[in-house]
Amino acid sequence: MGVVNVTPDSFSDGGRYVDPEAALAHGRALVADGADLLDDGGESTRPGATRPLVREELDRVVPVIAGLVETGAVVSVDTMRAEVAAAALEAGASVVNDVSGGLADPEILPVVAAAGATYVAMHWRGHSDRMGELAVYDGPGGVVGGVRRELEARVEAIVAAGIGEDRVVLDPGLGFAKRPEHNWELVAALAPGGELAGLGQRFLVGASRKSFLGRLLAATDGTPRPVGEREVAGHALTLVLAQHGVWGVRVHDVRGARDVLAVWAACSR
Ligand code: PMM
Repeated sequence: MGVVNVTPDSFSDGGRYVDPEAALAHGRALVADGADLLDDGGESTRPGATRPLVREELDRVVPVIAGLVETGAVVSVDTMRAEVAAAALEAGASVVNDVSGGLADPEILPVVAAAGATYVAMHWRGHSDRMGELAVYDGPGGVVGGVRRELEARVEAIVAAGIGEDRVVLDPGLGFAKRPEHNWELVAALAPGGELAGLGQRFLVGASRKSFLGRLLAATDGTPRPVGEREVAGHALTLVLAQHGVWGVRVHDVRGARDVLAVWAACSR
């Protein structure tokens, strides 16, 4: 899944593709690089971000989705809002990527059900302005147990709203109400036989350029590796996730991710 953020403030590529023509050109380039799916989002979920108006989000994403679909791309809309999901599906999107898993706006679930679309439900505990304080996992099994139970509860609600289980893709939500070490535990739990893999659902994982990679690669004085210098670490994680058998990875550098998968496929033959 290649990322086409149409936001002025996403942490890794904010502002670069706000102009619809620039976003379309970027999407086309990602498909040429080998993206199977393009994720178009108009709301930044960077820690501390404030929310756009519904109208602003619609104006950002709908023209870009329509344009990308016209070029033959398979498109997902990255939104937490029912109204935006409905307009995106109308414009030709076939996947709704909801980082709140239906918690921010429960009306999104019947919209997806009625369209027969695929639904990505990410693990989420609250909006970006509160994410830090929500990164506490004191229950049984720590972060993995907590995320597993909370994802199971979402699947129940999603299926109850009429979305077939075979249309659901889960996402552990790396970096969303997670401390750096939580992310590594969640990746490990996606390995075959691991607790998250045991849920039996398809998984999408977004790790590309995130701050826990910056922390891992911090300089000796503790300064995190800047966002533009985390790509190799993200690709290494793509290889691990591929070996774990996840359904998809959400990445900014599709070409690099494809290279990794080509090497992995050649070694697996
Ligand atoms: N991360 C971001 C945005 N959308 N969607 C899913 N399903 N999973 C993620 O991990 C995810 C997401 C934030 O990253 P960005 O600002 O680079 O888009």
